Amino acid sequence: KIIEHKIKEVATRKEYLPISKLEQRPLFDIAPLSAKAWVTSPNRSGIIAEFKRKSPSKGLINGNVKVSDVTSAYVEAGASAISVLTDEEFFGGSVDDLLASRGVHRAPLLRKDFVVDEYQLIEAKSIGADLVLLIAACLEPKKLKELAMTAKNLGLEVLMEVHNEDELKGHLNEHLDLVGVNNRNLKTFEVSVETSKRLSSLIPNEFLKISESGISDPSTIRELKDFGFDGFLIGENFMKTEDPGKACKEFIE
Ligand code: IGP
Repeated sequence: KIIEHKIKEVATRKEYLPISKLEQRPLFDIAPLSAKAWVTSPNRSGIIAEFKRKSPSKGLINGNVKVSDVTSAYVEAGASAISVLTDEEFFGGSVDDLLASRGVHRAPLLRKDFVVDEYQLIEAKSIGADLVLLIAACLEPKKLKELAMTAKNLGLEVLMEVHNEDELKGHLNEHLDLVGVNNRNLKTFEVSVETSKRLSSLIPNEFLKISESGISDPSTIRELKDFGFDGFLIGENFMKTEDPGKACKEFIE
């Protein structure tokens, strides 16, 4: 359902703002930052901190905070990268949110959206994103690989998200940089970090391992590190508080 909506949305965007216009934006040519380097840096936490106003599973999470305040505080707190939802319909985000975030910090920035078309990759580059998410559950292996290749050619890094063994085995390819295990079951919305633990040994060592969703305790991070995880994507645990930046800081300390 999200994908159907996304395909229509992209068609409209393309008409309104053609690729040739995106390529003229000044941010299109800026040198990208490496999330791989930042996630593994001994000076950073490995946490990819997310700005998410609402979600299909939780409804409204936080409608009172400014994206620039929150993401600059995340970076200040020691986050290794920032994730900004750019989907409007289901997550209440926007391309402008990512642009606003890009304006206030210099940490790698993930465009979090449902990528179905290369247009969205060029758009991501044109608004200053450094890496993009490709969701195995939403894309045929061949399509995912093509999109990953296009992203790499644009200078973007690629995070592929999987939920289970089959998605992982079917979609792995040499154009990925990071592989994320989403602990949230897309059908039931249940979260369990056991999913990350189960899949960890199946992710080849050439990719960074990221555990996504449902992380709310620093002790979980320590456990996941023992399973070989390098990065940890955290949204709601920070966003549900009045001051997400402060929550991130206290989590890291
Ligand atoms: C963050 P959480 O449980 O900490 O808020 O999860 C992130 O993993 C989650 O927002 C997410 C997501 C996605 C959102 C993971 N994959 C794909 C939208 C699309």
